Amino acid sequence: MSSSPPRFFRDSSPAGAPGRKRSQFTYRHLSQMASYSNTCPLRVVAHLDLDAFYAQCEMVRLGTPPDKPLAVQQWQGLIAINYPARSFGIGRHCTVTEAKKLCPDLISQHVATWREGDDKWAYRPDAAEHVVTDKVSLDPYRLESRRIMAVIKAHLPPSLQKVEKASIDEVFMDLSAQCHSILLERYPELANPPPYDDPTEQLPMPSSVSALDWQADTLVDLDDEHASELTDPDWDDVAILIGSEIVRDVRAAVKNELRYTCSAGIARNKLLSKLGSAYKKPNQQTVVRGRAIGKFLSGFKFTKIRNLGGKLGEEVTRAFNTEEVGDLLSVPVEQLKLKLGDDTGRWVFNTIRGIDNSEVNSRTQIKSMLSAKSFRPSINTLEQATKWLRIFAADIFSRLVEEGGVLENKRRPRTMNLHFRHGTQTRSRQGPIPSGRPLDEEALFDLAKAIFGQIVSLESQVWPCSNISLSVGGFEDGITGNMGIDAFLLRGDEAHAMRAGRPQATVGDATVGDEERPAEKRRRIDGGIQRFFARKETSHGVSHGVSNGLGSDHAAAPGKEGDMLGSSVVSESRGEAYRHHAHHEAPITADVCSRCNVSLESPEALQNHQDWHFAKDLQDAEERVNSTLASRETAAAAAAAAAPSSRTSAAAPRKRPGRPKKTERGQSKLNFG
Ligand code: TTP
Ligand code: CA
Ligand code: CA
Repeated sequence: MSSSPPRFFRDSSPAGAPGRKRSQFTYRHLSQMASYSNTCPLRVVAHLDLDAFYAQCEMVRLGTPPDKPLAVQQWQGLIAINYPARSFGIGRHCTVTEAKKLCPDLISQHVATWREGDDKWAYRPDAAEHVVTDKVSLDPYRLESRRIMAVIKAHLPPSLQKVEKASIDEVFMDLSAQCHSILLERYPELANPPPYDDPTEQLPMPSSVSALDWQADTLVDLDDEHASELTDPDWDDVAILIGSEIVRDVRAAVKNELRYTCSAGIARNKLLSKLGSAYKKPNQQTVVRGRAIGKFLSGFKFTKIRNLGGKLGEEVTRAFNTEEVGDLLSVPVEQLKLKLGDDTGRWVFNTIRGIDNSEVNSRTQIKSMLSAKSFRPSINTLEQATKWLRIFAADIFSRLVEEGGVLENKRRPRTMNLHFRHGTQTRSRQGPIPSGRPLDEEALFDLAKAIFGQIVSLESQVWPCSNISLSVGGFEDGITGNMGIDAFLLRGDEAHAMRAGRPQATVGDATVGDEERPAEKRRRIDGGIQRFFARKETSHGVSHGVSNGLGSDHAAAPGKEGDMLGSSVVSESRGEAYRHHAHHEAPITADVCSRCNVSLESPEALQNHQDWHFAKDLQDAEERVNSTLASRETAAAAAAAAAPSSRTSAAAPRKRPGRPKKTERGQSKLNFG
């Protein structure tokens, strides 16, 4: 038996010496657990997602009893709804007025806002009426997110933890090494050397476990061909059970220490654990065993699988005339490659089989930061725009300081990206952030102005403008010349400019960039994932920049207002939830999203919802690029050499120098100058 990844459906015939049933797994597989090999078939990965996250933050802050319906309001819309409120049929599609009709006792808490003239965010009773002058602050939720992260980490052994913060309310944990160590403790026979010292020898079957105690976990049913057999549990079952115990303890700690509930999925990789955590909510955990993968996935439309929604999902649906995982399973990989390109075809082939070798990456937390505002009414002057650019620059800078270690010169963003919307068109320009000067608020503001100035001078029509968003990305460590994955994600012209050390904002659009892009890079990007982007952008009839890593921490949210802020990753079930609600509750209007069919109650809400798709697409594409890179590396047996990045995790939250004493916990300040 080789150490190659397991096949999708596990071979159920007993292996090993006749008469003595041996495990499916080898000594090598077992030792791979300890080194977090991402092709190890005994790998254990968990995904944790906070239930109704912003709503829980407000409940904890306000001391709201757990059974009271509460929603988080942003202007007239709702962006998070706790489960008691959901039982009244309240969802993100509701306005506050509609929600109050459904549940008169609903506590509707407006998000904190920045307000011009005041230098800190605050919870303001009159925020909802200040959509023109206020800007949403998500700092309180970021702070809670960090506290939760700290508790999770504190409950995992320091030397055996690998935790990735995937968004404001989600983490992945690779529990393999910890499970390995517990396995050896509980089953000392596993510590014996393999027969003949041959690591490809199969392990003995687990001796003392004929029935595993899954406690209250939701256990996904076994695939049909396994369900009919009385198969004894094998080591993958035991390992995942141990993982499930660990997750139960971590969830209990988060609940006991901070009063937050979350849901979790435990499986052999990120793809499946993420689907698992959304499977049963709230406050539950779902285990997807190796032998249950087929059945589990066949219950999903592939468009519900992470990264397979959106444009790529549409493309696959069109190409193969189906949305069903089951139908797509019969399509040979060559055909997928032919229709979708090599990388994407292979990626889709693996994904629908539950194969995902992407790493749980504890190195980086933040890939980009975005600050944005939708204008109602639209703005019409450079002066107005400049005022907002100052606020965005201050907002981003304060987050860079808090989260990014920028003051210690640990990490700094390399690119700035500015999107603006005029009518139905969104345009973007970006430029490198000059490395020659200290990065401060003023520097960000100056560059934002320069980029915006270019837009104004180059475009014939800018006003009225209904949305501006400013983001920084392409984070690098104090070390220069580090061309990691981020560099891969840079558009050709940016990367070019960066490598050439071009000092100032050579802002260009995607068309120019494409032409400048070196042939090799163009092939890699166009042939793969990124083209789905490009297509999306051009479908707006617009020249857009492509992601420089936008969205990982701050993708847009389809709130009713368009502060394109918010946590990033959105569970795959989201589209479903929307459709569901849209079906029986949303008012009938012409404002239907062509992507997911949800109806929204106004053109503004639709626009905001599309903002969210846009940012999520950026994020998804980045994740796909990472996954593709991971599989490519694995395939080339280069995993060991796979770029151990010199990046460090974002710095722990630290106090800003000179901050006045009287601020709320987690309070940061803007200098509106
Ligand atoms: P989600 O994890 O998608 O949703 P949730 O935590 O509110 O609910 P669930 O129990 O289903 O996981 O998003 C996390 C937070 O991100 C959410 O509390 C608010 C914010 N968000 C928005 O602001 N707008 C959105 O459209 C979505 C999906 C999320
Ligand atoms: Ca959540
Ligand atoms: Ca989430």
